[in-house]
Amino acid sequence: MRAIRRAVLAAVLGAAAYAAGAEGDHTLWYAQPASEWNQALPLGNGRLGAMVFGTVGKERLALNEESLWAGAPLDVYPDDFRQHLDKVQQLILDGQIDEAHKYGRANMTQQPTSFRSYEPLGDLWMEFPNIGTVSDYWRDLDIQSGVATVSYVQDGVCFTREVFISAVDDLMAIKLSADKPGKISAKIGMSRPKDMTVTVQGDRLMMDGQVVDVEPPEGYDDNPGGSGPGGEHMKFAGRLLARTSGGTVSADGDALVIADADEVVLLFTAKTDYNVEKLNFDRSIDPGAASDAILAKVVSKPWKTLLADHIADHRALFDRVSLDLGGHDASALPTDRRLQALKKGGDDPALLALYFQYGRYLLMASSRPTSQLPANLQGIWSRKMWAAWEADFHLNINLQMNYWPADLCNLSETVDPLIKWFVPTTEKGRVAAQKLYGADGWLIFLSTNPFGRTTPSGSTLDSQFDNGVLDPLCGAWMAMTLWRHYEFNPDRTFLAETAYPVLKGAAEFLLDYLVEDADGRLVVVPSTSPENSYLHPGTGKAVRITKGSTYSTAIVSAVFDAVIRGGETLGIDAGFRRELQQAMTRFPPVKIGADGTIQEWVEDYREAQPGHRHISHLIGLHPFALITQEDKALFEAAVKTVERRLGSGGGHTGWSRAWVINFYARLLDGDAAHEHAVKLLQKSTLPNLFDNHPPFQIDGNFGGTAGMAEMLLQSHAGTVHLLPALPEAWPNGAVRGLRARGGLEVDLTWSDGKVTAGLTADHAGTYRVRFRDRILPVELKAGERRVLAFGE
Ligand code: FUC
Repeated sequence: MRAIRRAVLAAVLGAAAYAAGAEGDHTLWYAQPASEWNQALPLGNGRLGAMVFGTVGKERLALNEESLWAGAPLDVYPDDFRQHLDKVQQLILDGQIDEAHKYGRANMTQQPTSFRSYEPLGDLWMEFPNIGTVSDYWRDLDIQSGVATVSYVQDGVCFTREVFISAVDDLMAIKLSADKPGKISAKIGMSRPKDMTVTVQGDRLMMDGQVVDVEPPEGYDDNPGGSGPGGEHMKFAGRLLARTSGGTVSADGDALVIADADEVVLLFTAKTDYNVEKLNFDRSIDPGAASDAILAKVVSKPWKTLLADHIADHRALFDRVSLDLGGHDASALPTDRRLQALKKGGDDPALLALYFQYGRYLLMASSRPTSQLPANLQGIWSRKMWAAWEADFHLNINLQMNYWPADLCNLSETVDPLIKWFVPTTEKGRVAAQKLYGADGWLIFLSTNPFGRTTPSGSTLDSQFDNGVLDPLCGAWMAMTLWRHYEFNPDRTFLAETAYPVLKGAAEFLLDYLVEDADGRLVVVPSTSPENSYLHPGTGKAVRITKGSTYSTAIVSAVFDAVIRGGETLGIDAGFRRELQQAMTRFPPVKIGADGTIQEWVEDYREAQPGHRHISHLIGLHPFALITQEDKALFEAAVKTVERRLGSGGGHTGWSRAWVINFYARLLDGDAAHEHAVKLLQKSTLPNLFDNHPPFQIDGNFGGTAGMAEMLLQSHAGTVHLLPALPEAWPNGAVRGLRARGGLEVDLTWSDGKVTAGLTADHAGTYRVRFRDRILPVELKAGERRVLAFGE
């Protein structure tokens, strides 16, 4: 079957294109249709998404559009927040923790606590006359070309469906074909549980809708979304055009009926009236007219050209990186069975390499320069009318993790939509900083959305306080993604116009928010360590509220350091830099507790949950670079910290396990990093290789990809460190196209302790290249490629 599949793929994609890309195992494939959403295969162009089920009789494509959200812009500003904050700060500094929590919870929260959810666009259905037995079934997703294919033989006819979502033409394209003429008959319809009408106009299906509000799920405190302007929410529309060769097209109610065609091409696109520049709907956008305009450009564009343009565009990004981890070729086995074999303890390094590339694929498919919004908790793929955690932008690990692989794995342009949304959101965050804290700069709390919510939120008043009010530093952490983007792509204009102003605003708020404690240290009060509690030594009760958590001090340190370095590079703000430098000398140092681990809190408290999924006291190790091997004591303590979390049941959610891979990579322990990469697939991966929080949450995919890259290349500690955490399980291998800070592209081939490195610099400069304990200064001209060999 594998051979047939390859032959058909070669025919579909063009033999040359397919053969040229034979570098590695790039296909997820299955011998049966998806029986549920977590088995379906994702396609996307950053904006439009589809999950392909591959069902024989009734195909379902579950559709998404990245901006289709219920709700409207809505922020809450509890009265006299600043005065209440003063009181809470004083109570905490006086050690009255219980009182501080009670007082803050009572006075610093306000309904509506939360906001509405990301919603699916709907389903596209294709019903086929299901006559006769089916044989030779397969379906697959070639992540190198971004094409999903379904094929089977029924009643002596071989049917093939190909689907892709093009970023070039901004649409989904489907081809239905058969190896005999006149065999394609299908009824094509669209459905959505609410708020949509479908009509037929000639050879087109038109979906039109406007989101009508719904009640929040059980357990939510209130009815939070409120209504949008005029009581109306997002408008949306979708347009499907059917092009047939032979046969007939007619209408049957709200469906299109195609009979006896030789071949059918369906082109679909959709739009909403969301405008990221306004962080709101924009009633000057007509989603139906916008969709029509997209289709008008391709009415007579041949399938072959649509496909060729899509593949060229897709591969221009995808092919920048290749990874070969050796091992036997298990690709003849369907992907779900490969995963099962791995779960039973089998060895399949190529499946890890496929998982790595799949993370890059998913990032390209959910975050492209043509998108308006960053990848949310589910990328862009969501099936529920009210998604888990609203499929929002979560800023205490999740959205950060989504972008860990972006620069490192040579997909820097995937950061563009994050910037498009984040910068205007920080502008709204200035209002929140002023109104709530009377502070300069900007802030964003934990949960936010396309409407740029910057005030505290949560599904209940309790979580609005504990996860929201206690942590106004989440946005500042997120801003460090812009700094890292600059470090990998040192572009002065981007620094001066985008990254630096955003980071400076974060630093201004943090400077205002710091408080002097009785020992003269500058601490964040109140602060917390996301979402863990400690056992209060006096009362024995589990509490979250404190001063100067290790996490909060790490964020302030990293942001101040970035602003100081950015300001130095730009030669501006010397006075402000001095202020930041002086403040930094008064931060509490990272401490090691009695059990040898990094203290999570400023005092050596015991954690209420020692195996908590968040490991926020190690953000100095990863993603920041505040703890490196240069400081042996902290490095050792960091090892013990991860061990303690894991020994107490940590790493149990997908993203938490993915973070552990990154920690071990930074701790230069390749075998442990590898063990947890395997565990990520064994314990937290669904049949379609989506990360399973549970439920599906995409951060684990992205964190897993970044972790594997960090095992092969690191550049956070002043060197370009080659193979810093290579496990014994990968004795031979090759990676091409990873990126290092400073604008360097790195290719590595290793075998039996030797490594050959190809380095290409974007900019002239001296790079300190490290392999094991050897550090070599390498001077490169802009565009120059140098090949170096290390090892005995
Ligand atoms: C944080 C995490 C949860 C989940 C949610 C989206 O609250 O603690 O595990 O990832 O975000």
